[in-house]
Amino acid sequence: MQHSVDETTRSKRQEFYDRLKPHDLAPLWEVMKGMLPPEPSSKALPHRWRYQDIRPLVIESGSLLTAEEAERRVLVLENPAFPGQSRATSTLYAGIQVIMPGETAPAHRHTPSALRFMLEGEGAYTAVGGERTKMSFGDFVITPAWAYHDHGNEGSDPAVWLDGLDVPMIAFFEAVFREDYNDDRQEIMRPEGDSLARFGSGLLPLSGGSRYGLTTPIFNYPYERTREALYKASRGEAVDPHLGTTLRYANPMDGGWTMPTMSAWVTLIPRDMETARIRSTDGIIMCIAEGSGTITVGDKVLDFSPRDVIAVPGWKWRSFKASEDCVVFCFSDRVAQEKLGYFCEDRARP
Ligand code: 1HN
Repeated sequence: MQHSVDETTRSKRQEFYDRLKPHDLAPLWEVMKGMLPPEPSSKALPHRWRYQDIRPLVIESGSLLTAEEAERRVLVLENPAFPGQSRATSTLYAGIQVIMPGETAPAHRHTPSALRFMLEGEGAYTAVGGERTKMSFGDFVITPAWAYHDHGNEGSDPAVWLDGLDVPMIAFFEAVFREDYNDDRQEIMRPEGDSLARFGSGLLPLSGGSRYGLTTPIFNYPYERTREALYKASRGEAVDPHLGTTLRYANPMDGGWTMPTMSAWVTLIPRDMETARIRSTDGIIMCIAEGSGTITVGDKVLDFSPRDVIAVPGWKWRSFKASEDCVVFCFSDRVAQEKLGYFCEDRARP
């Protein structure tokens, strides 16, 4: 309801507000509407980073300093709405990391969780929980909160991947801690593939939970399996008009999302499909694994090619137009919103 007030009333109220200030008090009624908008309006902007632009620069950074020196040699994907804040969306960090042949990135751990989506190069590995995993194109790799991790590249080409972290979210809670390991590389205690065999074969150990608390014990979801599952699933059922064929990465311990703060999934949109508009409260970062086309986010139309990264702010309508079969890796803060009890999505009539 609109109330109009005369000048005398206004100045009387202002005088009262001024007397509140020294007591560190403020009137809610002056700010309440701004605090509770009728619907979310993300401050983040829809944005696309072209891999074609990033690649030469991230490779060039490889000649400026070593991975060791940098600790992590990464070009941060800054949402243009948040310069200098290391945020790709309001709650998530993203960056493109490069490890040159023979280099290592030293072991450390932190309270933020991390995920990787592998973009190029063979022969790079990451180690988590005393186990190494080789990272190949399209692999979805997880670093649980507070788990030591180090990376290396034993191949002959630069290894490049997309990093996603929940740093802005953990920083909002003012709970970011970090610690270095007492050596550059962590001790390897398990053979490669142990986690995937033990937890990712449709089998589970008879007793015990995840090795990483709320995070999935599988720390590499290989692209080969993901891609095959997507294509097979796309033939078995009608394609969803809003989502194409979408499968989410699951924690085998409980069937839930793979991490407690970041949801991850993959979408296959067949050639020539135009998806119906959908919007959801999570802010999403997408990385094109295969294919090209356009995505409309709010009133922005962004064309994309393989390895491009796209930021989709919360509650903006989005839809795809695929010129070829497109495989899109996505991650968002959805799981955190679900746990807080308010996540929602809205589908426009196809
Ligand atoms: C981090 O630990 C990695 O381990 C990458 O590869 C990017 C960005 C912010 C904070 C920690 C990594 C990061 C990061």
